[in-house]
Amino acid sequence: MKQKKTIIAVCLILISLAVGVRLTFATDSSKFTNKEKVNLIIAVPAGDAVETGTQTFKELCEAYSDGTITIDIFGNNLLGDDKVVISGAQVGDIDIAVSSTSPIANMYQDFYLFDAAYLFLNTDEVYDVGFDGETGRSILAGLDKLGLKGLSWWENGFRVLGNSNVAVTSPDQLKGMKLRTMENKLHIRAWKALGANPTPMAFTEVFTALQQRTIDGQENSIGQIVSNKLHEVQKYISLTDHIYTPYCVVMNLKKWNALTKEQQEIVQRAMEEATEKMLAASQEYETEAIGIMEEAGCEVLDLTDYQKLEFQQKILDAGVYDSVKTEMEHPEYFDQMMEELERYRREKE
Ligand code: TK8
Repeated sequence: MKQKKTIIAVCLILISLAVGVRLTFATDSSKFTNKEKVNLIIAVPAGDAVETGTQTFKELCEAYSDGTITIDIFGNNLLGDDKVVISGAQVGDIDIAVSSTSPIANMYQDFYLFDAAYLFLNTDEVYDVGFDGETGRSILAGLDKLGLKGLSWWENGFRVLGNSNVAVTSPDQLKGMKLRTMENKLHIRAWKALGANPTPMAFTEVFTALQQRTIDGQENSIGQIVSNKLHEVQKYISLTDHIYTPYCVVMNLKKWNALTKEQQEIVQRAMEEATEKMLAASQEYETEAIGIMEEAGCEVLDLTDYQKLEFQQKILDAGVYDSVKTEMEHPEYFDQMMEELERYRREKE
């Protein structure tokens, strides 16, 4: 008899819990009162981590808004390269765009900060200082001058050097190498200083140029190399980690301002959770991607700190680091970021 009472008591507790949870959830979702439907087009590059972030963002927007905020995803640079999708977001043809900072730094000069070689030493610094620090937040907020709402920072990653000619471990081996760079004056200066022959090109043309050998190599994050199968058309991957490129996630400002406060909170909350998922997925994918490159027959060269220093010194000697500040609209952001990084590194000691 006693056992029967216990079972009934447990069932009653479980039922009340279930009802309680359903009611809470119902209360949560019924809190969303705005029933006006909003459909947002989002344009993103290729990449497993980008897909994870974008899909998470879509699902959470739709869940949190009772399906009244829907997201149409255009992946794999389908709607164009970085400059194209950012311009599309500015005029409102695209609602949300994800772009590397370098190709659009000429439109928004404070993005040149991220073209300072070896600015960040690891992803902890990028996430805790570069993205979450005061300077990173100010740069994202400043995008409103382009008619864009800066929603978040995502990860493209630390850039490495790929080529088909030689197993590069020193800048001395770059002499005359035809290297695709992003359309960014500081990248061009840096690779000239390293002895290469830089060829600026939109990302969407890189695979064909490598395949047809009109260029000898390119430099990109490991995630972008593997997601776009660039490793299949080049032989050597040197892990230089020479620059960390972020993705900026931006929304057409007029569309953002047209959302109700509740809808803005939903978009912001969904983006924050999607960002966490995206960054974690990117870290995981990078490890897996190195194995994929090696299995495809690439020779992956893990450079020593000394070898990386050789690249950094040549770029420093060429004054490229100093020119970052002269290109920025707010050069004080460069000093601020350096101070934040030094403070962060001292705290980590
Ligand atoms: C993808 C680009 C790419 C970037 C480049 O749209 O152009 O090399 O690293 O990720 O943003």
